[in-house]
Amino acid sequence: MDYRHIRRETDQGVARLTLARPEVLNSFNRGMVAELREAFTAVAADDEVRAVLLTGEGRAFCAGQDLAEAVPPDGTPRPDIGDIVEGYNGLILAIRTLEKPVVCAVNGVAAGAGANIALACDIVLAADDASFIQAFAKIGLLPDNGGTFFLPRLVGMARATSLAMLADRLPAQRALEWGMIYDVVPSGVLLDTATDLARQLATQPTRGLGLIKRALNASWENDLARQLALEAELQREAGRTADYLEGVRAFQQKRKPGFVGR
Ligand code: LHQ
Repeated sequence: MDYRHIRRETDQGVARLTLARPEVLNSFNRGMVAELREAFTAVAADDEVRAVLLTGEGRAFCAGQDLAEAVPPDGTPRPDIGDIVEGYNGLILAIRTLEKPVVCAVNGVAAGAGANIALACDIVLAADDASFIQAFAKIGLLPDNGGTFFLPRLVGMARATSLAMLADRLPAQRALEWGMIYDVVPSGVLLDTATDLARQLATQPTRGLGLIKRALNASWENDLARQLALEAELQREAGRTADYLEGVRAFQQKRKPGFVGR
């Protein structure tokens, strides 16, 4: 597929997906949502890809929904807001069900849908000058893109409620202290750090990492007994991979493992 609003490059097992509408702070129009969904579907099917890196071009990660598309300033009819949100829903599910690690490099402000797409990723690194804004309440909306699901689970109900209702800017360092993201790095080294991390993940037992993600996804809904049963089932699956044998043999032979992702 030819992309207009994002870029997709694959190198050393990592698919880098870049939001590329910097003139509007990478805000999402429907074309960009569709392209990003397609890109996640494509990387799921591509055995060469063993990790994904999501980032934004320019000074922002993403300013959320393109508000000029949501409410056209020239008075042309507004698109159905439910249809817009359903487009995002497919994207969030594509990220959460992709059984490969997704690293997000938040290179600047992440607002509205942009903040919650970042939180849907597996490992979130942010630049020290980045920030997160649950901007929705400022325009009479509620957090979407899974915000009402991820936020209370990541930071607890008190902070989730305050972030959603006050729509304040949360600096990256505070997001780190609150357990919302994995790490903060100087902005000048963000992309290199995130690329190194994604490349490292791309050399790891990809099936096993995918099963970790499936188990963690399920843990949000399961009670302990069901989660234990799921762990046993998935461990059987992990135990059948070539990478399991390779990992144990490499340990026994005191050498570095060479994982093949199967
Ligand atoms: C933008 C945007 C933007 C268009 C900056 N759209 N142009 C779902 C369903 C349907 C409807 C609605 O939404 C949703 C989900 C959502 O995501 S709701 C939340 C939508 N996002 C926002 O409310 C954030 C709006 N943006 C901002 O508050 C600020 O731009 C932030 C705080 C992100 C950055 O502020 P600054 O660094 O001061 O930049 P800026 O405001 O000057 O923006 C730079 C340019 O980007 C500017 O264009 P211009 O032509 O004046 O240079 C903005 O108009 C444009 N831009 N966000 N979401």
